[in-house]
Amino acid sequence: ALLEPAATPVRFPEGFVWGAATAAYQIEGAAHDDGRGPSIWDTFCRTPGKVHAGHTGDVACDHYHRYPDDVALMAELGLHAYRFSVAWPRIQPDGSGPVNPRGLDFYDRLVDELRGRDIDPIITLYHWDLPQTLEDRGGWTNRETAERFADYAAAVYGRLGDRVTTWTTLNEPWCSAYLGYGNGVHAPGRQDPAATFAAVHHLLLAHGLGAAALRAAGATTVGITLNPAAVFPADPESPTDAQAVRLVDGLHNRIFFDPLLRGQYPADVLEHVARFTDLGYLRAGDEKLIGAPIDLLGVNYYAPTYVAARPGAAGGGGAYPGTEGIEFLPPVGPLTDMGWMIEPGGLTALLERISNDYPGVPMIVTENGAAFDDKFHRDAPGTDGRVHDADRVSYLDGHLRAAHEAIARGVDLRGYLVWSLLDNFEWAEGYRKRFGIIYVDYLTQRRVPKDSARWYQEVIHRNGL
Ligand code: GBH
Repeated sequence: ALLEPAATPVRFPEGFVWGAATAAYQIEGAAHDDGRGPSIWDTFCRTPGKVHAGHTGDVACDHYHRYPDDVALMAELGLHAYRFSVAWPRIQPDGSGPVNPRGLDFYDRLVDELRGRDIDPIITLYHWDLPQTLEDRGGWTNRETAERFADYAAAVYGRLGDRVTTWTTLNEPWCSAYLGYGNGVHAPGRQDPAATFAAVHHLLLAHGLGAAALRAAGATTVGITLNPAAVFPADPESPTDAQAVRLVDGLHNRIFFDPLLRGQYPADVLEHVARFTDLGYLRAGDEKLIGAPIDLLGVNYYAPTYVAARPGAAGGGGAYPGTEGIEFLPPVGPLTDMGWMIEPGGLTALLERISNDYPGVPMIVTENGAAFDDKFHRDAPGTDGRVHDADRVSYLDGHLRAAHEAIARGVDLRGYLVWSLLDNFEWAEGYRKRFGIIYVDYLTQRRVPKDSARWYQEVIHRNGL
């Protein structure tokens, strides 16, 4: 077998779901086809200095036109499930009002293609491409955006609900709020702590209203995907480092987990947030809506975070308002080409922690993977025409072992989806970072399954390593 790592074999539980994930703006292209309206990422990509080399998602992997070939590749790899997102601006070009049937037609075709190959579609309703018109009215700082999201969710369910069982509302609301409205690294590129926390709340409210709309329409499996942080102290013995962990964990994890799974924001976090806003956006009844039970929790994991209490340290900037005096340690040890630490143990710890503190919700790893850039052309076909991405294989192998370890410790983990099926538009990094297990030649749109894809095919076939 290919690239067999010298380690003990592991088997996953029967019925474990193996798959891959993508997101609309990162792969579809066809930015102006069939009535699609502009999203905040179309705008952001055209804002000088925001996205590497001015790259845009205009063409991306042209998946909008090539989806039958891409689904055929998924089938060849033996994927059980495919997680993709629906582009809101295809469904409602202005973010509200009548639906655009041609936009829905695309996902209709995609779902049929998947089901025809026995691949279970897992839908993400919002993976960051907010219709620009809604941003012009305040975006996620405006409560109305959450209400419009529920209309949109119902419209998509109305067309696909007879063939799609698994529905998730949002992908990584932490990123939308803290990177979009906090440090401005993502669209819409705002930098405002008050807006950040208003966005957190309205994203959670969108989840709550959206989930309620999906259920009212008949959905039975409804969830959300978060990117919880595995936060560790620089010094496990230090009480002040422990306090730093508590604050960062509060701002990254508990601010989402507690309202979603305990029906209430944590008091210490609200107190922190109140330094930046009068919390006027938080209305009676909101927490109850947000805390309605979910059936599935998606966990995206890439890298751990280490923090230390250091007087005078700058803190996490817009990404973590009010964390002055906390140092976010620079990554050390083996890194991916995103500069992210490779630490599979972080995944085990994270899954165990969620399972202990918020028991009773089945989980699925909705994203995990590694990127390498094009600088040394080492994540691209060599003279033999193949992509020998041994680093990615070893990253995935390590993280699957970590996921398996979590299951062994009692975590209810139902599946694993690799990020990503295809090399794609990596947000602010443009196309220079490649996360795919399938290589994409952006000049010709040729796909080349990397060694990691062949390896993953065997993993799926064996249900283990
Ligand atoms: C996800 O975001 C997205 O859902 C997906 O669209 C994207 O392509 C993919 O991941 C890859 O980026 O600096 O070491 O502390 C991931 C977002 C990942 C945010 C890791 C913060 C910090 C790592 N994040 N991260 S580190």
